[in-house]
Amino acid sequence: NDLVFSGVQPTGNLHLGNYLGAIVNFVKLQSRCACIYCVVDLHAITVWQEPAELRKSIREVAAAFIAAGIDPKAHIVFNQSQVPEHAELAWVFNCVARLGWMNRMTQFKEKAGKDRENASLGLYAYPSLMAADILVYRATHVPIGEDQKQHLELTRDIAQKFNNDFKTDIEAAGFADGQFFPLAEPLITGPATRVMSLRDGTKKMSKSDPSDYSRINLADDADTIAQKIKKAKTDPEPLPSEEKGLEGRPEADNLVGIYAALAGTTPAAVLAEYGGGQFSTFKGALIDLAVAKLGPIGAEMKRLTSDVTYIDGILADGSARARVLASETMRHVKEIVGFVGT
Ligand code: AQP
Repeated sequence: NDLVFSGVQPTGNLHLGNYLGAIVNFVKLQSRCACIYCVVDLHAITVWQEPAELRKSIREVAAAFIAAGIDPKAHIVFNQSQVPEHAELAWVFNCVARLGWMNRMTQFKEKAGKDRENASLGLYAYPSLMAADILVYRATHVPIGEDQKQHLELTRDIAQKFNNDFKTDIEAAGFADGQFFPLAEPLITGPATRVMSLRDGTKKMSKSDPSDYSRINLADDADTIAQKIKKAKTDPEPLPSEEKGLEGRPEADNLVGIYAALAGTTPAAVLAEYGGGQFSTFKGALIDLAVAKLGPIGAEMKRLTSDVTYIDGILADGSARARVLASETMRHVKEIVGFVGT
């Protein structure tokens, strides 16, 4: 049976990249799979978070899930820290994964930057916790943006090594095919799997970019969205009429991609309409489109986050339901690994 798991970090400024690269797909998958969507607060603290801000961001991500159309009754929406089995399984995976595997992770290198000695141990072990998030539910499919592909490959490596290392005990525990953990498949299929910064078309749109003008936040109001698109970096040439004309023009490529994703069409169709014209005309149309699509989500997020009791209730209910599933997996893992207890 297909089971979908994915997570979003509550690190503030949920943006268009998170929406188009991940959340839109979360919403779509609901009609054909059981889905578990997690606010990954344990991941968030791998870099410093002000506690008051973290609380706000956790509720904001939960609100964004619901505002975007995720049904927390039919599926599960919860926050990671409330299901201790994530951290518990991550420890087992820390002992399965190899240092050499972790050393290859490009996200750690990017986030740790030059001052690597000062990065948290948690940031380094992040992919091991991500593997635990997915595998504690024995999930089969993981919708993610392009940037998480390498971590998902590591999740598969960890699952495979666990299955191999403990083959005999997995079979003894009643899993005759020896495949205790599934090799979860990435779903990198969205309308825009890699949305780039509005200030630099070669850098991905990111929550942690110090410039707020680099991204469109889901919570931005119409005026802010308009300002950011007006100020978005472009080049002096008019838009090309065909897609190959976007080569070597990362900013133009990105804006056309965003338009196509929001309109549910292709870059070729966008260029057929706006090609040959000035950026200002295209940007005007993009502003109208972005405001029409994102405005209602932002407004609903605002309404939901003002009702803390409601959001906290959703998270508590989701955590309780997630915990039932996660504790069942951990019961087997403890037996398979050789821990003694009831
Ligand atoms: N620019 C992007 N384009 C497409 N997808 C993206 N995602 C993130 N940025 C883009 C996808 O959103 C999901 C949630 O991401 P996350 O918050 O868990 O982690 P992240 O990838 O580290 O997000 P950010 O915004 O870049 O945060 P910081 O700046 O803190 O690192 C994931 O599926 C991700 O692929």
